[in-house]
Amino acid sequence: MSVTSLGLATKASAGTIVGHVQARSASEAAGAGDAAGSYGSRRYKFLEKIDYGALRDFIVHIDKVEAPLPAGQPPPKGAVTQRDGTFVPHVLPVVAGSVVEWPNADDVFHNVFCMSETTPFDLGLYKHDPGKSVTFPQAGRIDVFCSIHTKMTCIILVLPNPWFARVTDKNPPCTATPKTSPSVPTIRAAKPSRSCASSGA
Ligand SMILES: [Cu+2]
Repeated sequence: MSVTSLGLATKASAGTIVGHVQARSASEAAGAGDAAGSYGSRRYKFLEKIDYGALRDFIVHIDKVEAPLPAGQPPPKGAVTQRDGTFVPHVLPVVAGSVVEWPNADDVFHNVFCMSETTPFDLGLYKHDPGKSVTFPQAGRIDVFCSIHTKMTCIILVLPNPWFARVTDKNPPCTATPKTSPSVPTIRAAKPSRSCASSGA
């Protein structure tokens, strides 16, 4: 997926942002319509065509606003579990400076590695190990893989501030509450065709 749009209704001085999440292809976002290409050709019959309207599980966040973690406090922690040959969750949003743990709940070996410029790491092969962890000091997208199972991938979305929320079918948009303080905005998001009542921060 190349484009996720967030239609916002907000006031400059308000502490609440209300929006709708809609996924679109790059061609649609560029105003070229649904020019997805020659998927009808036999040449591409085994190639997956993305149904953007069926996409779920979005992360909503505020970009380009830095809010460093307060000094002297332990960093926030997150976790991605290796279970049934997949990374769970597939996308984990964390604020820069967070520590992510990588427990392996499977009875087979996995390997967790990343070749990003900001935070390269390789945890090696292990199973039934709850203790591996990585700190992510810089904002950016981190693509993570298993060296054994090529379909095992996940993304650590390292964000510059803690104002983000996950929007999923299991977590209805109206209750997707980001981390907030009285002085920062609240983010609320919804998929198209769903209504969402809003409230102040
Ligand atoms: Cu694996």
